[in-house]
Amino acid sequence: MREFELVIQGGLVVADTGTTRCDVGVADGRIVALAEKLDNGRQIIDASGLLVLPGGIDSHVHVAQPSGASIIADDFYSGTMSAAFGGTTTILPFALQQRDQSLLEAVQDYHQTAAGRSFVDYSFHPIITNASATVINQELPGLIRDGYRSIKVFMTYENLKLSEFDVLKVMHVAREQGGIVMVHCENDGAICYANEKLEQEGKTAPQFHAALHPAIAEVEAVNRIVVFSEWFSVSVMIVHVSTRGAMESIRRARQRGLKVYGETFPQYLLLTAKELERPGLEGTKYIFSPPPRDEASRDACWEGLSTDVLSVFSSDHCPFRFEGKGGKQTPPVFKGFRAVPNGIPGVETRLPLLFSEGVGRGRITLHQFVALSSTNHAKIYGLYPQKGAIAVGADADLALWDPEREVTISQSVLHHGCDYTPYEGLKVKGWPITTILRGQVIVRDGKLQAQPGTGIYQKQNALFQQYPFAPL
Ligand code: DUC
Ligand code: ZN
Ligand code: ZN
Repeated sequence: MREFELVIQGGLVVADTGTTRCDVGVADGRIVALAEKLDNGRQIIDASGLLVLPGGIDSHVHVAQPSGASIIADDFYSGTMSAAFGGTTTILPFALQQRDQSLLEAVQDYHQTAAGRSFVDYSFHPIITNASATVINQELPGLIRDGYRSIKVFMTYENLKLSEFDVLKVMHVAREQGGIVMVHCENDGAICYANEKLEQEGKTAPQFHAALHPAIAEVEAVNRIVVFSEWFSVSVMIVHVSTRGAMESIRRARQRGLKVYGETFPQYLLLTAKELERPGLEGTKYIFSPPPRDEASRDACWEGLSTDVLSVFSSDHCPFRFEGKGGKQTPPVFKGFRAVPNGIPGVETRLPLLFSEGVGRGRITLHQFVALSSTNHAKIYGLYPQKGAIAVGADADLALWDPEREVTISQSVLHHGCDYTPYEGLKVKGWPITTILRGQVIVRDGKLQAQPGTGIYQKQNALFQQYPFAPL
């Protein structure tokens, strides 16, 4: 009889397409058997009463990213530990090119920073901030072919944005080499206009951060990128969708067969701009971009997830501390919302929030949960079926969920390097209690079981879906 390194017995195995009650046999880090009854494991985990899900994949994470005077609170060590406790087994952080840096150098720097420090597997999305001739003609084509298939560009922000001309150049290379372009879609002119007006009127308290990023700026930019995507026949990911207009634009594009994907986050499903009005400087804890919006936008994001218009649910984990030098409170004097570091933590709370508020409240099915939290990320970013699947041959990346476990989210139960959570006091039902990476238990019953370096780099393979038709 075959001996397995690990057997998970008696759980309900859930994929994006179906549910089976079966045991899972693991050898050499992979799933090698799925059967009604498996014994003979060197390690046996009793999963009765638990759900066995593919490990979460969080494809929008910022760790160890230089951020001017502020310091991002997580490096690969703490950020991936937090991910593991939240049932996530792979993250895709960004590798940000400094304007005076080559893109290759940026990617190599992030590799060095991550190596030997990570508890979960990782892959990178390079961010291009300087589309020099060398980047466009040499570095980018090589990087895409080497497994960095998802490239992010910004349409706004002084030190990050690319011109439309440069965005088009990146899109062209991505199409030629088989990449996908992730776009921060906001109309730069609209934001500059709002900024000048708010400053002239002295409106710099945290609550005005919402007005700095008008919904129309997002909608206009998404429409433009959809048009560009069709023109160049290139796959695009519209990151951080927060408005109905953006969601509907993606719906129309997808109905027409365009390879336009959308992403949203917990913050757009659970928070509104009201949070920015909290007393004192508490509102700074909710400064992130695009900002939390109104209830109608919140409903639109849920609708996007439940109708499969939005394909991925990520965290945008971008943790800045509230207290201390470079923190959100910017002591000793508050200099206006523009000086507040932009981003919130969320890699650990992402999945429990979607499980409880989505599956628990009947807004999405359990299969959609698996697709949105894991499988679709793997398919879109070239990691499927090694990741995101419970199938023979796939990596044994699994999260065992107790669907009945009730937890009150609080800073004290989390493992990130940040000093607060935007969801303090929120009660959720359903929690990942065991996380397994390539067959190795990395978290069990609230205890870390792995060493840093357990997580390794994963190259992105040819993308799952490209345009089936010839480019215009
Ligand atoms: N965009 C992101 O994708 N993350 C953090 C802030 C931002 O503007
Ligand atoms: Zn962005
Ligand atoms: Zn982000």
